[in-house]
Amino acid sequence: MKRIPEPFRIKMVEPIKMTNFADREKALAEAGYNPFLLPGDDVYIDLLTDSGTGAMSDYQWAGMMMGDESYAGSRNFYNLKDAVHHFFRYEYLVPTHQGRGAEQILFPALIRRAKDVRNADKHVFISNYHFDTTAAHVELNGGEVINVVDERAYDTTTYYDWKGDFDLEKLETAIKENGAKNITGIITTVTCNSSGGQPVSMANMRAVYEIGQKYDIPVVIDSARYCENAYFIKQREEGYRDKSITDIIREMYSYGDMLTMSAKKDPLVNIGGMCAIREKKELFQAVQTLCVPMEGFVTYGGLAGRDMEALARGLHEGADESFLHYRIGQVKYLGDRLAEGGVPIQHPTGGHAVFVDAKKIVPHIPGDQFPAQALCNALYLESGVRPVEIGSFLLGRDPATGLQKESPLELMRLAIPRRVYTNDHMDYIADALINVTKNAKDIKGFDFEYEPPVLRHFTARLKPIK
Ligand code: PM9
Repeated sequence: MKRIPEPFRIKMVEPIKMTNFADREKALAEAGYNPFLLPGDDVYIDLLTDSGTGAMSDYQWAGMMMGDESYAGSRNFYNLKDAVHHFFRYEYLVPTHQGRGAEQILFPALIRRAKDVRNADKHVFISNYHFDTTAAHVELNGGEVINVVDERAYDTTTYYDWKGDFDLEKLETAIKENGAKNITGIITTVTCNSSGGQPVSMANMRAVYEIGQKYDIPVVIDSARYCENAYFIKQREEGYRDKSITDIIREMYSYGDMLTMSAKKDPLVNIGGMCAIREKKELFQAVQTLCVPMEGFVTYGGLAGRDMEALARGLHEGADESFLHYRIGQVKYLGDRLAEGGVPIQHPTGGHAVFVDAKKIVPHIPGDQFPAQALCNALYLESGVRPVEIGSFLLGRDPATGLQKESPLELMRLAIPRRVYTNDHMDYIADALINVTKNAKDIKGFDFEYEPPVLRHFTARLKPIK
């Protein structure tokens, strides 16, 4: 197990508070046994998400002072446009407040285009795996989602380099079964968050794009963790070891027509996102038209000028190879410590998080009693560490039948914020979780006290099953 030293030194600190068991028991009950509803101050180490939780550099903070807050045509917009063009080679940019801001203006524009140009009867998006907000935006616009990730992703015990890959056969079958004209878009999610922060190989991205071209279907790259994906390609895929991260990113984006991005992840900002389009000018104009009422004027899209400057700089820092080496190394270190302590995790460890296989730890809790949520709560009680559930609780119900959908995996995600916690924090997390798994047979499941109709995991309240 290798600890990779941080490629930065610390010049400002934020105190965090260790609470005791009784405090945590009270806080969790008040939060309806849903860690999303815990106040941050009741958390010691926060692994709820790596989204918007990273530490910006001194160079990014200096950029914040260079904000041009002109309503239209801020100079920071042009700096951002240059950085986007540098990495992705896409011509058209619309900044947005975060990833879902991009989804809410791109998907309706794509659907409208499919209606007008392709005479589509329905609107299907196919992805390796739609993130939950991505699926929600497709469904809110009357579309349907299909996930066709490689089956090997569902077997957490077996090592496979590319557990984010599309199953290409399933992709083509889904296109033929639904009719090519009804496939509004293919969404390549890099890395594939839902399968465990697992990368998509360059070969797979290329093949997916070729299939898109064959059936005249646009390919959207969901780009929250594209730098981590590029790093994995450099490490694992033949022919890329001597290529720079920038060149790998450029090739990845040559296999897409447009991108949506939550910039709160790899580009190291606390808020921000974007939609960028390679060359389809009419689509860009349709997206701009939606941007004005939904996000803000087309050169700021819900961001302050200073936020765009921090993002322009973050795009460069996030793609720095020595940073990525440390970043992926830190997550792997936690994964290795857990595996060595007998905790079942998704193998290999992903880019942004360690995904723990809760089904194997609490097999006595059925899916509809949310085993991974129960494990999250147990870890919080033990240690003040806040993880998140990725399983039945997140998946929700089938809109047609109202029945709980069956989740192939019940995972507890330990998402690691960027440049925030040290390797000593990783040791604390590993020791706590190893302890929890020793008494796992006593962990009980949960039922709803309040269940919201969509994206329920964010605000639901639960009660323990006696
Ligand atoms: N992902 C995550 O924690 C943040 C929201 S849930 C706590 O993993 C992908 C692949 C994502 C993602 C957010 C979004 C939406 C799109 N695609 O959160 O709107 O992982 O910036 O991005 C979260 P925004």
